[in-house]
Amino acid sequence: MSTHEPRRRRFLAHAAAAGSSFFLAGCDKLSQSEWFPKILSSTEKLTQAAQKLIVPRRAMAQEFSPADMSPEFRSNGTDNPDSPAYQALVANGFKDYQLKISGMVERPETYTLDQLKSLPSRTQITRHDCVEGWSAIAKWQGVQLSRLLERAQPKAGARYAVFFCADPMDAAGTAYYESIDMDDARHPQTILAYALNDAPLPVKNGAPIRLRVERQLGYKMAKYVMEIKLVDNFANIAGGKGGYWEDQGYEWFAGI
Ligand SMILES: Nc1nc2c(c(=O)[nH]1)N[C@H]1C(S)=C(S)[C@@H](COP(=O)(O)O)O[C@H]1N2
Ligand SMILES: [Mo]
Repeated sequence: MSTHEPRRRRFLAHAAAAGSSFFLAGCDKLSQSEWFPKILSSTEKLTQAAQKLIVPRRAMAQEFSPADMSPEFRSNGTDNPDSPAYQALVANGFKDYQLKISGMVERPETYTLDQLKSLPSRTQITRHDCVEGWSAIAKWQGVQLSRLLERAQPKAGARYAVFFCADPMDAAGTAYYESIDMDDARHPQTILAYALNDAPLPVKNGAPIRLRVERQLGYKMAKYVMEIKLVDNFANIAGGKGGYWEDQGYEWFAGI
């Protein structure tokens, strides 16, 4: 299956390899709404159903060695949520942080950061691909989401995990959120990361907790995760498309 590198990833890899100044410098000048749909329409997309036939959903994303790591992992999107509640968390080193697991589970639960860190962890060196035209390889450590789901016991009808973030609302009144299906939620490389490159996750990269869902594009990897809610549809959540960018036209399924 390795010859079937998904077209979009190949496209992004070429773009990154070319070091195109258009991609790297031009993207800031273009509004997201102009830029993003162009990327999606100029890449021949396979539908999610077709991709499922080609790449089994259990497939692992490529992992790299320490020698492959990028010198630094940049920040994109929100880099320090400007809300009194989040700033209060930062001020005392996230001691009051609580991750809430809610929705269609038998056992709703909350975890402090220390509790999350005390659970067995997974460490992985992976490549992050942002549709704005940059990629970076970094080391992530965190607790597998599957482990929290085992404890929470999803109800039979649960289909998606929705991640609500600490980002303040934008001008249109929506805050960052994302969602993945239960296959991705239970995938071994899907972790709630609290460390980046052997250091505590910096605020600019989503402290104290950010999602890594390694077979998907960057915008799926919710930073500043405050609540994970299991649902069977998105009808009553923000724009109803399953994510902040999805509500504005991005693809919900952004992976392999
Ligand atoms: N809460 C939140 N999560 C987010 C974003 C954001 O703005 N807010 N940006 C997304 C995008 S487009 C990318 S590429 C990655 C960037 O992660 P980084 O800041 O660690 O580089 O986070 C994603 N998750
Ligand atoms: Mo991104």
